[in-house]
Amino acid sequence: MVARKSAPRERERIRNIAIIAHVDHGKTTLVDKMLAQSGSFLRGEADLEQALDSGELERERGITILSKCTSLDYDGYHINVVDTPGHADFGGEVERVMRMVDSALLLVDAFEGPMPQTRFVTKKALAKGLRPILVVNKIDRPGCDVRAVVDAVLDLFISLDATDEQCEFPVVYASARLGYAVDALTDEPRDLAPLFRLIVDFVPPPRVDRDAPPAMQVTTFSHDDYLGSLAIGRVEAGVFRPGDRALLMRRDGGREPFRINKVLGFRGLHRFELDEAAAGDIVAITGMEDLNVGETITTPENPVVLPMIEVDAPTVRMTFMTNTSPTVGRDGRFITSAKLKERLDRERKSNVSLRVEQNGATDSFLVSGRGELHLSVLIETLRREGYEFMVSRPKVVTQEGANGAVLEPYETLVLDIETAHTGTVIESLGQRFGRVTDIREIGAGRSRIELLIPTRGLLGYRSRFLNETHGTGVLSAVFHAYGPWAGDIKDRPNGALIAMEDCTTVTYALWRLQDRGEFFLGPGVPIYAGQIVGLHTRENDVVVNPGKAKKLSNMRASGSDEKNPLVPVRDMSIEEAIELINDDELVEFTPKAIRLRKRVLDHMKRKRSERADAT
Ligand SMILES: Nc1nc2c(ncn2[C@@H]2O[C@H](COP(=O)(O)OP(=O)(O)OP(=O)(O)O)[C@@H](O)[C@H]2O)c(=O)[nH]1
Ligand SMILES: [Mg+2]
Repeated sequence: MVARKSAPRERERIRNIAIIAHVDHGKTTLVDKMLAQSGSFLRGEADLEQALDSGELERERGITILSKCTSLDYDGYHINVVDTPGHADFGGEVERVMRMVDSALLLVDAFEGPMPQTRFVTKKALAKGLRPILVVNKIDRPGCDVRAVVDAVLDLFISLDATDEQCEFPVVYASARLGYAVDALTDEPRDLAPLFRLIVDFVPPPRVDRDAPPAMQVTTFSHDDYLGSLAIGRVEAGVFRPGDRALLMRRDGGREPFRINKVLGFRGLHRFELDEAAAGDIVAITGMEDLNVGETITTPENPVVLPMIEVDAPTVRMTFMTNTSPTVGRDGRFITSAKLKERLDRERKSNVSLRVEQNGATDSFLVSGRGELHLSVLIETLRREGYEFMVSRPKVVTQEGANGAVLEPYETLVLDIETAHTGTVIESLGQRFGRVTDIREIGAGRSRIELLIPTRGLLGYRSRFLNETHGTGVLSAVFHAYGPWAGDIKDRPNGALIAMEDCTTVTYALWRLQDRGEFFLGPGVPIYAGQIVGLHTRENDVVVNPGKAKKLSNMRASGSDEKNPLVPVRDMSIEEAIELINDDELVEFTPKAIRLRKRVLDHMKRKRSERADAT
């Protein structure tokens, strides 16, 4: 934390904005440049790219996962900026911060135009009554039609029933990467001053009452090793000071008194202590350890409860359970179901669009999220913290319609692919009940295809899509609506290659078996009976023995063994693993390994249960 006193922040001189957009349209890059040009970085920090993407997973994946608050000063104004993620799975992060801000910078890539998540975030901003500012970003990219992008955004606003006022949005043209914005395309690009001016002139100061009883909603919270839990939100009314007696209003009506320890402001990548936080400002408050998003911090004299934060319901769920594989406890620190439950409960408090339910009386938990990425980020986070657990194949969350009909979630899917791959891709999506709604050439031998598809049809499709487009395709999907159950979608066409016994894989055995299918692991890997070591070329499961060494007495028959090298295996990602498994299979996650296995490891027991299922 940086010790730094700030100038008093009067309501009229505060501006609160969120930055919203489709994934990769340049939000975090723009925040970087805004911080740099307003002198909000400390020495050396300006060289970081996407500096606000500070999470380990955020940096590795190059995406924003959590919304983050920062601020900068410009021309005597204090501008609080909330950076949000653009990936549809983290849409809850956008929804929850909308209440803190008085406008949003809607970024649209000048080359791609509005994309599915542009629609989602615009809808949320308009519904909140905000008047967004359009930032057409990446105008440095060659071949973009900026005017067409502005028209498309206007069409989008109209289709979302925007008011006339909202449709008259101001526009700036920017290159976040090069750090400039211009009011007109003919203007000389200099810096981001035109954007700062627009924020100061166009965004209204927060409409709040400084003299009312203090209230702040916990919009998000984070943990600091020295300070403990930090409740982050916008002060809706009144003033909070360090040392004040405060009251936390729980969602269930409970009240917990506490004393405010510190009041912190955000600046650049840091937090610093404030003497007070007045209505309108976005701050962090410490002093209360056990927090949940949506709770209100208020005063015991005159307590206020702010309305709940509404976010869309999750669409995909998986079962998380304790690791029952023979390898249990080898890598992980936390392996019991009590530990897993405690951790998932903790996650639920801050991860607003995640649901966790105990699965009956068992040691397993139904975890529902907004998509595979939402859940796989959770899995990766837990692994890195030292947890071991297993998960089942993802399923969609269904709803009941009129007359008891089963409804399932559908998504709008937009694909940018090489035109040559169109046939293959449309065919496989057709088998998954995808219906093409628009298709057009976008130049450079590429096409953009829009489809409506059941979420179920997309589960397990992403890795296949990369194969079908030779890694050149871009796929983005966002929840559309619930609709009728589309019908059966074919399972994985391949059976599993199952390890016969506990052993260590050897080159010779893998080499001998390699025409049976594709293996997931190379030689020298310890495996257990019932573990899935590869995919069979045919439909049925087979038990194989990749640990069987060559008998020393065997003569080499043809001398071809060593000439015919082992097919190299690729490391499987979390997403690939959970997309691959069937209902009777599980993925085992430990801090060091990802293993696929049959639910029933014992071969005899498994045969018997399969026979029982078939009858
Ligand atoms: N050419 C060009 N590239 C840009 C511009 N702004 C951002 N980019 C690039 O676009 C990519 C994505 O940038 P980010 O800032 O991470 O995008 P984001 O919107 O924050 O992405 P998410 O948070 O994951 O939704 C990076 O490779 C940036 O360098 C720009 O103005 N011009
Ligand atoms: Mg980002």
